[in-house]
Amino acid sequence: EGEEDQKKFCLQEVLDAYKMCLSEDKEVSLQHYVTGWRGLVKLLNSLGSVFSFISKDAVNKIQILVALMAGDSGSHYSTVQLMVEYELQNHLVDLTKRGNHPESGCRTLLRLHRALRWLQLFLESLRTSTEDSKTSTMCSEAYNVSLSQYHPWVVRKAAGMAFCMLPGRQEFFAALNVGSTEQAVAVLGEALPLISEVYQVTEELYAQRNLLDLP
Ligand code: 1PX
Repeated sequence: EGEEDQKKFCLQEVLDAYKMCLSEDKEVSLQHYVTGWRGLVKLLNSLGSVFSFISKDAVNKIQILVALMAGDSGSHYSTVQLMVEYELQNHLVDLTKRGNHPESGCRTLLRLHRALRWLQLFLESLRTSTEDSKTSTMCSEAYNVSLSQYHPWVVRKAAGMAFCMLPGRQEFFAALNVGSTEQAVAVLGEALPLISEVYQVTEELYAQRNLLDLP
């Protein structure tokens, strides 16, 4: 692990990544998208090893995207828009069933994109929560109306058990590492519209190209 990965998680750096993620003409920077996820994985890891089956999958997907960005065709992977055009034009995506391209950028990003919807719901719920709200409840409610529909029973079951191990609200806010609960709520309020917009732009692009059900 590099020095960067050792540093303590801070919500501010995730916010910064999502700030830089969208260009003026709504291009989604893959580099910053990945940076945002790296930060979130760091947070998840700091919450305990029971979450490692989740962070391992996220890291795996991050690594697939990083390899594409660093590869020979890296110039086509600077933005999500370019990636979609490039992979579709060159038939690099399995569109209806798994085939020769199980690790396309398009299908890999779609998994993270679906998880981003969960994140959006969970963070909104945290932001508006009160002292007696339970993080595990907020987390599973967000999951049940979003990401869970794409997961088989066994993954839903494991996720449900992991959620029960989440720290309480107070401790969770402390783990965000941006000061008091009030300050954390403020940073969440700043981060959420950015995350929502990145989600929305990606969702529309994928919908237009009929990519929302990639195997
Ligand atoms: C500021 C507070 C934020 C908390 C940070 C949490 C970061 C969470 C990172 C979660 C990334 C999850 C990516 C999951 C992608 C996925 O759906 N993968 C499945 C499908 O992929 P495939 O290649 O097979 O088509 C894959 O099967 C997933 C397996 C692992 C289990 C995923 C459970 C997801 C639960 C998501 C909620 C995370 C809860 C963290 C609690 C804070």
